[in-house]
Amino acid sequence: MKKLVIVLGLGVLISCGGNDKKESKKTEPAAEKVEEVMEEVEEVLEEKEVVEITVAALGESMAEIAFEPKALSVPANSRVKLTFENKSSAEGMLHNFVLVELGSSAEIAAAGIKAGIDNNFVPNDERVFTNTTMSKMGETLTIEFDAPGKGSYHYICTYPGHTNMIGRLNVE
Ligand SMILES: [Cu+2]
Repeated sequence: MKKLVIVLGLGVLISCGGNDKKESKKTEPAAEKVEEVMEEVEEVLEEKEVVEITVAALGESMAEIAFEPKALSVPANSRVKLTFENKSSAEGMLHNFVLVELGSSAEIAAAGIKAGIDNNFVPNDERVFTNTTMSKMGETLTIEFDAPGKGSYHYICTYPGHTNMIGRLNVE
């Protein structure tokens, strides 16, 4: 009878130990995996080529307003640093830079008017890839974004009535 109790006791000890081992086996590789993934993410971020582009908004009247340049190219998988200069010297000439799906500019601009000035006239729309806030006369803004996939995109100003401010960004 005594023997049986001892054997049962050992059995409990062994199974407890077994459980502990299982748990530590589960958590350690998970933590290692997270670390590995984090390192990979950091590497990818570091490897990204940083490309600097400058876009100016020109024009003193509604007839003159335009982006300069009207076409730009950046490499695929690059990190883009945009310097956006509002070079208008007319008070109240507000401009933004909104990167959108090719051909969606009219719809985005119309939706932007509904979104209103509090949202920089930028609608919450999946066809908008990135945007600056509304810049004032003489103001320079900078933003950074990851270049979207290879292809062509439009950049537009969504200030009401500025529909002739349009340019094309090619991701090559
Ligand atoms: Cu504008």
